Amino acid sequence: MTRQYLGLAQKILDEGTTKEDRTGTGTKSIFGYQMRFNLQEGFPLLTTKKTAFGLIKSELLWFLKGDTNIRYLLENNNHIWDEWAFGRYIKSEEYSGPDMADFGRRSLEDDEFNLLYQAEMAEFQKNILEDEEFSKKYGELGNIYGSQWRSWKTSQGETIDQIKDVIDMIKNNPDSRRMIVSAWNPEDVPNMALPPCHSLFQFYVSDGKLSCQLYQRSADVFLGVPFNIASYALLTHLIANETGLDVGEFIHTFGDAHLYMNHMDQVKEQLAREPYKLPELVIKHPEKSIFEMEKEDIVVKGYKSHPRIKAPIAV
Ligand code: UFP
Repeated sequence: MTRQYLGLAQKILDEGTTKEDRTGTGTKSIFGYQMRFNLQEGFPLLTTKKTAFGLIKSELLWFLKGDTNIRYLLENNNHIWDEWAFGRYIKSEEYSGPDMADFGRRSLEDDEFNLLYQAEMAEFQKNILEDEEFSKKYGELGNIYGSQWRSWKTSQGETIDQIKDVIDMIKNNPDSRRMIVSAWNPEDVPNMALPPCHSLFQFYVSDGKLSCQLYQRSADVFLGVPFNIASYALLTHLIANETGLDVGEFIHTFGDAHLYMNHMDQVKEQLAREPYKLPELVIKHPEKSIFEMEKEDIVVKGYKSHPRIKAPIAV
């Protein structure tokens, strides 16, 4: 698994074209790529750098709850969506602090600004956790994954629970070629904090095994992709458990797969590392429904990895 991931990083280094991007950081990128992970061979959690499974788990459970407010994440000490909610808050009328425009890049380039930013962000997080009204207003990320997965709005004013529907299809009509969940809702895209990167996924059942293929439109290969792989591998395990199937493959298909220019040294450091054996995923209470799973019910066993490598996130 790790070798496939490193192969993608190497290919972008070797063949990627240099492109400007929305965040102003610049990338090397390729378009169209696919990796296949046999989930019977172990759980695909990257071993060439320490990858925080706890964050992956709480984010996925948050999606599955249909939640789109970062409060739950903060309660679980998960800060991966903070910048997106903060970005919306500073654009609101209520925000009266120092100018935070372009905070992602400026906090990296300007130490003085970074101190201001850290203070504003700490205040923001505190308010989300402690102030119910504030969190309702500013913890909300719009109709992102959780909302599209569990309550896609129809033109008739109803909602569709795509996760429930796909589970029903897997159970009752496993040969169907229509077992799809889409997070890409063109009507809602302009109002989302971040338009879905993992945009659409499809399930496939054969020989009692459940496979899942994801189409990811945009992929930060150093920071985002290790998370995305483990998240969808975990989703496949949870849906397989729910439907009484074994796990098959996770197939990861990419649109724009890129390495940010300020991740190059970190990528090269990782490429020089030797992968370890993959860990194993254990669902401690397999009798529980997917919608009742809690983070304590899911553990990875035997995860041995190289140390963490820090890199700035492009917002
Ligand atoms: N990104 C990922 N995986 C994710 C996620 C974001 O790689 O799960 F939410 C990265 C991809 C890209 C940026 O670098 O975040 C999103 O920017 P854009 O919308 O301009 O593609």
